[in-house]
Amino acid sequence: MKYDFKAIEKKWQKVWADEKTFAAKIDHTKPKFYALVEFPYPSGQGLHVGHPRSYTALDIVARKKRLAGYNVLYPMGWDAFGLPTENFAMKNHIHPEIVTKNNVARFKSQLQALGLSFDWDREINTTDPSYYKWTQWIFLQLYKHGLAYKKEMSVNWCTSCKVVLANEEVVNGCCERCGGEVVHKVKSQWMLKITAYADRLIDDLDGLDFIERVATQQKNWIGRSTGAEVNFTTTTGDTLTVYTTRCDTLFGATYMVVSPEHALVNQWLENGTIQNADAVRAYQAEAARKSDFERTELNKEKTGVKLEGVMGINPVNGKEIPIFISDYVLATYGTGAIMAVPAHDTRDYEFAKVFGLPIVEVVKGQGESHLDKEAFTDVATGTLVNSGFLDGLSVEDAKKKMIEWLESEGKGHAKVNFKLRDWVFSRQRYWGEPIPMVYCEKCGWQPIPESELPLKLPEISDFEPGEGGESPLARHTEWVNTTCPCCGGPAKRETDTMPQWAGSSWYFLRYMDPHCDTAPVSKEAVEYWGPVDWYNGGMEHTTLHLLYSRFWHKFLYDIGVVPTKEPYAKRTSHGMILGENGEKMSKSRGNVINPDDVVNEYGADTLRLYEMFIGDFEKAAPWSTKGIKGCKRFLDRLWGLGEMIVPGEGYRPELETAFHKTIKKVGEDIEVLKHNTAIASMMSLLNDLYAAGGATKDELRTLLILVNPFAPHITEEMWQQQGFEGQIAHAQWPEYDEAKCVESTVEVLVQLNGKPKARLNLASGLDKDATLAAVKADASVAALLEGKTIVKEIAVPGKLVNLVVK
Ligand code: ANZ
Ligand code: ZN
Repeated sequence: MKYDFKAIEKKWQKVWADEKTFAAKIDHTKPKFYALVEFPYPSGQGLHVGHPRSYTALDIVARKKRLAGYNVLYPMGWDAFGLPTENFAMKNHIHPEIVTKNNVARFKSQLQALGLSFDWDREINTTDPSYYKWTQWIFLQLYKHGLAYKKEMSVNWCTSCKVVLANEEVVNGCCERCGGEVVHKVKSQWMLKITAYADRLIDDLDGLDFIERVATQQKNWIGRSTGAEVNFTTTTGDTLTVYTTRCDTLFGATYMVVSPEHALVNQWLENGTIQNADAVRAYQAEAARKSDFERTELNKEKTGVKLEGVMGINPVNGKEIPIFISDYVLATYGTGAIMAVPAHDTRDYEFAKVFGLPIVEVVKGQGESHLDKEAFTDVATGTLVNSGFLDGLSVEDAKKKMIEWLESEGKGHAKVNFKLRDWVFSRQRYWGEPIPMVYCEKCGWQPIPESELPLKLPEISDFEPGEGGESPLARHTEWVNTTCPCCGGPAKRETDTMPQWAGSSWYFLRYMDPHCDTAPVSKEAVEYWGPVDWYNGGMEHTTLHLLYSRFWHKFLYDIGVVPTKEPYAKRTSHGMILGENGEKMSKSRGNVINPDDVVNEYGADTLRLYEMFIGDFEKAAPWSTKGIKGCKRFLDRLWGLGEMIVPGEGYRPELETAFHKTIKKVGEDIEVLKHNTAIASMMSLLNDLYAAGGATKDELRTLLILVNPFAPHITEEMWQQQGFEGQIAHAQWPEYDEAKCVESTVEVLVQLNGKPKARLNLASGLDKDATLAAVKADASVAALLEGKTIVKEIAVPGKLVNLVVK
């Protein structure tokens, strides 16, 4: 019988759907396991081959856990608000809701064709009012707890999308989605105070099983820095406070730098202190045009202007030092001002070289100094010099002593800073959750009553943002005009909507209880299913979605909605699938592989197997049509084995070790996402079975269960054909015996005068003498030795015997 994958896959997908084989229900008699993959944005392009890599990998884990007796939740849904849909809607004059519906339908049928064991009864969609009701509810709680606030601020503005971007969405000064130019613009924005959670977002990583690079990237992004604020005075009698991580080097500060936007600069410009005002204003204008990224680029030529008419005074020695403005000092970090220590900071060194400023050594290394060539930045080996009461101390001790001194003199104090900024939560677009706030002239910003949630998006047909960048909702006065919940007077609704990251910040909770209408998730459900046991997703989400959702979850923990501090116990990340040429898949390169085509030609089981076999899961891997064929061949041969049943029960003795070893290996490999090596070991077992003339029923049964998580359709079909009971999805993962995993025999190569002559299977564990004896006793070797004299014997037990003969 032919392996008709098309018919088989259709058949079993229908059975699983009809019988709700993978529906998850609370069951306190079993251990629970919640596997999660990042839900897709249902774009117009449909599924790409990257999606199945993540989804199949955890599908294998989910299926194996079910076979091993776990109660598994493996859900799927749609992260469907956002710009691409809105842009498509605008271009084609179709409402985003309809665009979303169509895209979701296509994605869903594509996913179902892959045989993923999702519980479709729990499907969620972030654009569904019954879902975003709770997104809005969470926003209101954040507001009520002082974590949402409105602020006039300079924001990243994409000139092409006409939308405000979060810092995270600006890549190399360009818009992350469209590549358009990003400029600064002052706007009044809703902000979320993620910075209030900065410490906890770092510290709580310790208890989690996140792969190293994810944890490190989150820590670096949050950027906790321990240092000091030091108050310098100026010749004008003002105080200029700097932030430094190296207060030990205060004696080496030979000039100061303030950001071009610093308030004191503008004050000095206004009151006439600055004598070279034109040059200063020109430099300010130039800096305003640059992105923070450009400004802090390490290798760029340092520029700046000295402020004529004012000097800073170093608090440790009373020395007057010049003050510059330069764009390498950012307004948004620390105090927006620094003390410059060119001898020990690379950027200050470069700046000092350009402007001919003094370089004073205050930390000395073990060898000779090379301050004529570069700054000395090693903090581990340095000793303080030229620094009065710090001389002779290590950097670490000098920092402590300096902070004590600053604090006792009232000239500074220890200070922790973070790179993390509050989250800009406003978007001036239509296709997002309305922000449930109204503005009253009398009462200011007021939250709408929770009973009015969901605050639905009005039906409109013009999605273009206004010329000033205001939301299209602003034109719909019938929706905007409302009454104040506080005084009952006239008020206006907020017309900004939430960013795309809102809905995905809590979706993992909704899956646990998708129809709950009294809370985002019921206590019962979250206490049973939470936290997510294993979450897989892209590295690109590490500092966005993954951080945002940890923040929201921590907040929900603080207000008693969820019982755990963290949403995800474990996080892994997959590498990208590249084109056959090793380049990123893209339309313009013409190297895009469509999963539908692969499913049509080879079947979903082959696609699944291939995407797992393609290489190490964490690494990028190029597509290979040859590799696909190899996986298809494996399934063809597995199918053929169904017609090669040999008599006998259990595992035949010569195959016993192979079975126990493979069961162990496949089980262990799945737990660490080494699906590629698991597949290799099953391929090798199949070869062994072919070599042994076929499989006993029991052998086939075990092999089918091992392959099932990887290739679920073919294994269900063969299971049924063999008359095994029930569905293989309800079978039990086979056990192995550790003692039987070791080979009972080893192959030993026999050489005469260094030339290979024979390969013998000897009992394993023999020592040198026993190995030699066994080799010489073998009839074929004895025949070779006839009439010859052995002059030397070399034996490597378990591997090789070389006999030197005459
Ligand atoms: C003096 C000094 C001497 C510094 C030295 C470093 C080495 P992190 O670790 O990133 O927090 N800095 C402070 N505020 C800045 C701003 N707004 N823009 C640009 N640079 C700023 O780095 C803190 C260090 O970066 C601070 O310590 C300051 O330079 C600089 F041998 O102060 B340091
Ligand atoms: Zn009012």
